[in-house]
Amino acid sequence: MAIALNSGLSEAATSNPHVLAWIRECIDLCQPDKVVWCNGSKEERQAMFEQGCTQGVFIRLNQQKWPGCYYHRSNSNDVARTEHLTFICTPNQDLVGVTNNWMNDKAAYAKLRELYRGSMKGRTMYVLPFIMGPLGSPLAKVGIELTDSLYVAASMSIMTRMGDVAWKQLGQGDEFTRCLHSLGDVNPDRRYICHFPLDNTIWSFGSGYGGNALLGKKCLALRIASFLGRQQGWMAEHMLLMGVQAPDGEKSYVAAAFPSACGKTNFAMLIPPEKYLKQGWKITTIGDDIAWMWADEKGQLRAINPEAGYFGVVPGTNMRSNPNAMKSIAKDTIFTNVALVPLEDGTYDIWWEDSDWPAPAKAIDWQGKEWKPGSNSKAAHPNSRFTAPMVNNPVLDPLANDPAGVPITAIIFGGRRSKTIPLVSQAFNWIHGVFMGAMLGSETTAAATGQVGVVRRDPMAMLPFIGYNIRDYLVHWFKMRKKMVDPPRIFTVNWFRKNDQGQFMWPGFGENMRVLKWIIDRSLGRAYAMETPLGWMPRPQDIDIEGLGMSEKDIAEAQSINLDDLKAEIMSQEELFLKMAGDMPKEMIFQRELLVSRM
Ligand code: OXD
Ligand code: MN
Repeated sequence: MAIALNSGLSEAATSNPHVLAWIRECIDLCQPDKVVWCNGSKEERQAMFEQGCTQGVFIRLNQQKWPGCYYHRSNSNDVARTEHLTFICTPNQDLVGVTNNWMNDKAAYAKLRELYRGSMKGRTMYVLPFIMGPLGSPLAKVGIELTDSLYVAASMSIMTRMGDVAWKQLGQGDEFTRCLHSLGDVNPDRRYICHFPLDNTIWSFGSGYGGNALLGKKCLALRIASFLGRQQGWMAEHMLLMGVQAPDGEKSYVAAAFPSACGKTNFAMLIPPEKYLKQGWKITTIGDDIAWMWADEKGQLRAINPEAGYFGVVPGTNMRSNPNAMKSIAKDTIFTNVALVPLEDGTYDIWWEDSDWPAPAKAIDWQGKEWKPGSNSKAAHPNSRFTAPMVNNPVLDPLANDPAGVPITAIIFGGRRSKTIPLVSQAFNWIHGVFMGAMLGSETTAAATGQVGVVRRDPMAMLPFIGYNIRDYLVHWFKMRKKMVDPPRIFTVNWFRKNDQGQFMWPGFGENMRVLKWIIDRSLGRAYAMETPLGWMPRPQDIDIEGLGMSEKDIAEAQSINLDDLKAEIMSQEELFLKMAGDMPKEMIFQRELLVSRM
């Protein structure tokens, strides 16, 4: 951590003229008291925590129980992504389409410049050079974030590959994402998350929440990257990446898209049921949130995880739901907006709803207020988060850092749907699979501000993350088919279907392995399926139920298609068709017609 007091550039860690000119401009605009050039080392992060503890940004947790762990509380008006304040800024609206908020780029720059002016007075500007993607990967991208938040600086050093590696990859070039972030006065009326894809630039103002402020994640690795991917012929997707190793050593890799807070991290770290473990099955994690995918010279789809850490939802994480996540967060982790539990020795423990521990007699809730069991509120915010380095994950895949990525065998789309959508179905082909993904719907959760529990269409789980026109995004998916010789098979799953009594029809968690096995076997041409209006589906006897406590009849119910419900579903899909009107790609219209005629 090099500190520069005067010009801000005297301690610069690079001589790259493009970087220096841009930082000069940002310093002149934001007027920080101090500029700190960060190198991403462990010692530096430790120093940030120490400093944060004296400034009240962090609270050190009891180090016996939580070694290397710190607590942060964000502003109570700033605890989730704010999609209505997120903009794609371009000269004309057609570039961003009907699913994004648009601002004219010049107007956006002008508006935000006034907000940034002097916003870092009395504060420190941290210069964070980072790489998204394994070093040396053909897709790895350099970003530089300038921020006045110590929390963001420490979190980015967990979530990305930060430091000299970025300066080295960048050299004297101009190919980096310019990320400017200021907390401002954390006022929702002055909060803007603006993306300028044509300038490879992100300006985020007025929020310290991860998805709005850790600019390498949703802003760069999804919105800007999806735009670059379309230009350059690859894909940036809201997908986890996992390895599935069979007892004979055969290894397959799967990419899966789920809307926010649908159990993506749990699925990416799944522990197979006892029987499978005994047989030698193993699941490994490449990533839990984002995948960048390209077709290699042989026409094989390959993927990397651009991130180096996990920013996961805490409530509901426990040794039953996700032991590997519990191990990942056992050390060197930042906890945001969970409950703090004061201990007798003056140190702090933490607690959250649906954890492994009984509720404490007394705690301080996510808003800093006193909390007791029976209090009429949550102790931890439902979207409270952990920020943990991926190296902590006991089942991290050995290829997680491989620049060549991993070959993808299957792509899974899943949503949280209490009705209508069966447990698993397979698309007839790539084009049908794209239609399936585009029609993905899910009941909303706490990861984004807004009403919870209503079905919203979330194409490829990318609705809030497509950095350009959804029409062109869908066409890009169709076009990717031409680059592949044997494309991954595409599936839809629904772990969340409920029966008439309101009970889940499928146990989920580790038992999802049974569905995953059918998916892999289907993809490799060795499992049976029957044709249905929705796609290929396993017969009940094709899903392994040994030791599950469910009958074939239960599976048949979880798989059942009710034609009336399906009709209602198709009517509700109409919403996206109408919204896109003349912009809907013809492949989508044909697929819809085919679905109707199959019924
Ligand atoms: C996330 C999200 O934080 O999707 O990953 O909201
Ligand atoms: Mn996500």
